[in-house]
Amino acid sequence: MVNKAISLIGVPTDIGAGHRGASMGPEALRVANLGAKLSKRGLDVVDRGNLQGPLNPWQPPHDGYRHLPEVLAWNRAVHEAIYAELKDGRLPIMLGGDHCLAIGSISAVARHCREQGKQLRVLWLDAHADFNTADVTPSGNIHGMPVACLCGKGPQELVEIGGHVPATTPDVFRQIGIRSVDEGEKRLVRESRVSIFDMRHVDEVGMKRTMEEALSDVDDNTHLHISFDVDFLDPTIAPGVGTTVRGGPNYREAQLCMEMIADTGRVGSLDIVELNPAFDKKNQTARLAVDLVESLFGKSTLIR
Ligand code: HAR
Ligand code: MN
Ligand code: MN
Ligand code: MN
Repeated sequence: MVNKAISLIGVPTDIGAGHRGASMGPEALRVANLGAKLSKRGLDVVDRGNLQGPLNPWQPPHDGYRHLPEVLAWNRAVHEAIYAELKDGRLPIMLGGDHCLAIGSISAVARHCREQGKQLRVLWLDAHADFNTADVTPSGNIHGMPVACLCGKGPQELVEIGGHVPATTPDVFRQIGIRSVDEGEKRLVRESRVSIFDMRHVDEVGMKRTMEEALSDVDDNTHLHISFDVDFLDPTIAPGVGTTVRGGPNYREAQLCMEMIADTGRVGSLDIVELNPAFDKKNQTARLAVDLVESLFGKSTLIR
């Protein structure tokens, strides 16, 4: 059974992104009633408010990274907050914010799992592999780098954020929905052998078999962390992100993905990232994200 004690933690920043506006993501999720909808599902939800961090200085890259000191400051705050919630026996939901914040959240989850002797699995729902490094990044934007950082490839301060180096290894990741990977990044994901269920795979075998494969080694001792980048979704249903890539999961495919994760009963933590209200229409992407998160916590369309 999923932990019923939920903590919502707002992380209002766009420090790692190439567009401004993901900093408004936490409030858009609150306006879309995330807390109340989860409470209605019988969960005990507490909103911790927002973490604090530096403003976006909007600078060009320096040595291959944009805003590294600011990214570090935000991620330190995220790491401490998420680690404290897990230690307290609660299930943290990070309301992002751009995807660089997964460095802080997943390093904290990994630290917790090491201490508890749990098997960690990260389901990375995204259009992007987020495995760039300073040498290969086309942009310097650190939201394109969190998976590499978590696997020990990145600037020392970020790689060491949770003490243990590397925070995780490539084998804990299952990436789903991937359809935009840069050239140099492609070489890195192949070398590191991250398990990628790209959109070609979803097209060929369907979402059902994709999720069966991605979840195949989840057992009673598994902590599932879901890193839900909203650009995972097809832009026709989710325009409210800065980096849309066409050809993503449609509404039913996304629901089935969430429902099958819910069925494991092993969800232990969640990031909701890259929601950008500056690109959205009438908060529809935030409302869709909330609808899908309800499914992740057991709201099912199943009748039989
Ligand atoms: N791969 C590109 C880069 O590194 C774009 C990354 C966009 N990332 C996100 N998160 N939106 O997945 O610059
Ligand atoms: Mn991402
Ligand atoms: Mn993405
Ligand atoms: Mn549902």
